Amino acid sequence: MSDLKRRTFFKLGLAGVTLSIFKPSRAGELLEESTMRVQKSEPIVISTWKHGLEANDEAWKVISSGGAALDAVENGVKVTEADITNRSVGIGGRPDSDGHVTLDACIMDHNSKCGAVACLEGIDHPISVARKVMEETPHVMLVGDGAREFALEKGFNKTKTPLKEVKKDWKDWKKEEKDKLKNPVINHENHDTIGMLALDINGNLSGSCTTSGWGYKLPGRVGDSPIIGAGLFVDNEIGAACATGMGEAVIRIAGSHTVVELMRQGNSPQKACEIAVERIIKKHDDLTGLQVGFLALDKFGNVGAHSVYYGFNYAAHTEEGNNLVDASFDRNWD
Ligand code: SD4
Repeated sequence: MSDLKRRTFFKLGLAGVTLSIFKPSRAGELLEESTMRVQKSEPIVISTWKHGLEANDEAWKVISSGGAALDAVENGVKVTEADITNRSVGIGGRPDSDGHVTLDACIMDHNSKCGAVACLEGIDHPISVARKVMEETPHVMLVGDGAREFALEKGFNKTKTPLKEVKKDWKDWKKEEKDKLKNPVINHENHDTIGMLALDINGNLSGSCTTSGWGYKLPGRVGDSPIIGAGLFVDNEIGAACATGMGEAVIRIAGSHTVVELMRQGNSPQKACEIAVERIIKKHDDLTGLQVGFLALDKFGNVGAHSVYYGFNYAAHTEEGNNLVDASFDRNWD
């Protein structure tokens, strides 16, 4: 089938409606076409939450001028990491229960190369450190002091965290002695982690994911975001997926990898996200506060998104513009 024939419609809609550049995928077709040489693709960048709009703009500069999806997803999420008013990504993030801001990030390209950092403290761009791990070491993941030493060696900036205002919030939190770990306020009103997926004009996919994680988490806690297969997964033959929300639940089902494998089996990105959410629901007796959202992009530019609870949205940038789209969901909060 010609590339042109595949580009049958373009649609950007509200909850439950997928954003499509190509007609929905079928497994056989996907596998068959993945072996064909891709000519030119319609580029697309998608990312989690409203902060994705700004991040997409930066990523779009890269892919709209013919650049690589990998550069797009790194540059894009760096915008969010650099926003010190963001309390869930980058150095403006909330600390753990001891007052340390520890950052998690990962990146993956179209050759299945990947890099990650976890529990990284006082370094301004964890996503770029993750990329250095991918490109300049034989490893996939560096954590804690090792990750920090590596970043400093590579010339990354040191930053003092938490920021003054974040420290004040943390002190108030400690005073209140609320056990927020038992009743997590996560992902409902405070938008969090940014996961970004991009398809470039050469038909290559890449993804990135970066977060300060669960606010006031136990020291040493790492969520799904820096874990390849959980917070992010890319398979250039099929598609890419990322996750936001309660990382523990995402890890339990190897969330992003599961979404990509469901697409490999012939499910559309939308259906794949829905099945993964259903699986999370099935595996947890208590869904109180357990928000998880998946975002997926297939090799042909089809998009899907679905979450456990109402409220998840994502930003999608195509040649038609940059739009915030409400994801479909399984249930309301009440
Ligand atoms: C985590 N998934 O650390 C991340 C954070 C997040 O809603 O997305 N929170 O578990």
